[in-house]
Amino acid sequence: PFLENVVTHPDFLSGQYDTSFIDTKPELFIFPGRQDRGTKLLTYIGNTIVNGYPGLPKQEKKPHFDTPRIPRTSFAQPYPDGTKQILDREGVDGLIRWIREQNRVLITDTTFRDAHQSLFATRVRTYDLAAVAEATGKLGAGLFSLEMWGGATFDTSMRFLRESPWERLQILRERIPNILFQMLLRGANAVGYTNYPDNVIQAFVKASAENGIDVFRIFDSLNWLPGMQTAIDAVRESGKVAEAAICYTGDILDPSRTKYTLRYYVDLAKQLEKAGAHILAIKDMAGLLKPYAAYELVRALKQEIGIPIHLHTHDTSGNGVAMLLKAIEAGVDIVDACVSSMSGLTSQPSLNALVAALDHTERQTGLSLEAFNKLSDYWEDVRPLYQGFESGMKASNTEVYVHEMPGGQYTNLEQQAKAVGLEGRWDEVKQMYATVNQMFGDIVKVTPSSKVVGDMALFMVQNGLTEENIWEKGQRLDFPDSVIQFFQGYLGQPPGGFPKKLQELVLKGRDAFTARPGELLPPVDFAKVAAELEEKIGREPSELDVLAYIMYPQVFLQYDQSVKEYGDLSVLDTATFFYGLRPGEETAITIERGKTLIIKLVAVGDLHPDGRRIIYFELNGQPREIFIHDQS
Ligand code: 3PY
Ligand code: ZN
Repeated sequence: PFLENVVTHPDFLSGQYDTSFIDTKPELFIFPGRQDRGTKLLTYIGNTIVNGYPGLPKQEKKPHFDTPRIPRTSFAQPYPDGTKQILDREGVDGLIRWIREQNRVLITDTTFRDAHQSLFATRVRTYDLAAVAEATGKLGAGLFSLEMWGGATFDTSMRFLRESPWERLQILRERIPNILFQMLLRGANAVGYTNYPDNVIQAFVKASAENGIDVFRIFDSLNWLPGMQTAIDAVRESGKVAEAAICYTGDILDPSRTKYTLRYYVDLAKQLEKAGAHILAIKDMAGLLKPYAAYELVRALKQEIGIPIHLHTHDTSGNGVAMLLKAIEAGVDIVDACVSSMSGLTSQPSLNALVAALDHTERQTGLSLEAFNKLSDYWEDVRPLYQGFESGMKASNTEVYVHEMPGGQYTNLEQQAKAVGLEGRWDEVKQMYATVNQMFGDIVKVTPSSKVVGDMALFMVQNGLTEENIWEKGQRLDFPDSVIQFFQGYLGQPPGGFPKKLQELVLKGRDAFTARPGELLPPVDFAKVAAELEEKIGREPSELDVLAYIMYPQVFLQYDQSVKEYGDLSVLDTATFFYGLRPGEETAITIERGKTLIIKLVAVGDLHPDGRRIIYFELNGQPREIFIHDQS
């Protein structure tokens, strides 16, 4: 390539060169086309050193991080059999029978998904999950399941972490062969923010099941049953566990809140049982279910339905463990919690605290506190790596009973607010979120309906609009796309329907429909999409690529481009991924089994007049120089 660069250079072609031609033209050394993996990684690291990681403030100096303490488990010690073996051996019916026979309360550990979705905007990388996977499988063998996929992880892993969600699932499955894997599926929205055609939901469920998911928690963001049926059927078809959710909002003990009553939830639960749910989930996505309300709700459900009940909550108010204990007293079968160093605030209640609270009681968990304390030590060390994505929340806060924002949305919306210039106005956004909910007719708020409420709140705060302004000049306002689609019916129908006046203001004559969007959307022609994608990425896509592309076209293409430019970035340790290296620092990167690159940053060169810097590295002891554009 060097020679080619020389002979095609305009100065060379015109004969206007002298002996300084080569050493004054660094561009001759930039070779297009394939680069080796080492160069690609050096380019990523160099770029991070010079320009920082998007979304994190650029640091003068890379912060210091301790090496996380991975709990030691012996390679020779086999994985104890767990719930995965029960499902594989006895099928779904056998598993459900087994759940019924347990006196102890069963526990789902959400550390690998909802905990970090809620604490730091879903940024935990496969690297840090994989490092503790074997220990989790061995120390956590008594868990009911690990919630480790779905929700926002699918999107963020490609969008921000530049890694494949499918590979994450495969890697963890290989390293945790004994505990059921659980994912969060947004009904007809799969892992996206909009309804998809039925055949996309079916293909997505099938692929997820084949790649390792056992339990699918299915919900609809408006508690609209038709939005869940296709997913429930697809999960049953694939021989896996269909856990259908009632999303909890409001307060069943407050007589002034008449929309979401105990009766409402019990009726919905009965419909879900009839629709084919193997397990009922109570999905308390914002942490609004209070302890005594939980007791009433679980007690009523235990009387009225026959399937096991699985309770999910967020500890935002600080009432989390108390609430779980009341639900356990009322007979709930399974509850969600996460390791203590990742618990509390907008995340789940502490698994360790719950284990301790129940020890020596009738419903003790059978889990070892010592084991989970070791796992907690690991996450305590990992957490500072992600500090830049944490919210400013320092303690539990009962204002959640006012704004009702889901735990999984809190840090994400805060990041979104910053991105549109509303830094420092977070309190106003939260207040507006509550106002918008009432304007929308008091809806269930969970992805994606919660995103619509969030978009509308940001829109109003950004444009200085009050509720009165909307009623007065709504005719002349261009509402966000997500709000328009919501009022058209693309996310389904809320209980009680849409508020008519606002619907008219938003739609401005556009059509609204009450049919199931999945029925209206034409089925996707997978072969056609695969051909279109092949054209765009210049290689034959896998079935999993096609599904990711259908769900997130732009995000997938960007991810694919990143792989072309930088290679597989999931091999980098997280400190290097977010902060690069400091001069003199060395890191060992295993790019495949038995193949390690030793990368050392020697120095960062001065700024060239053309806006570039030379970054001086050593790669396996050999000097390497990389040119990086300084964007500052
Ligand atoms: C998600 O859909 O990502 C959620 O966590 C909803 O609670
Ligand atoms: Zn949640």
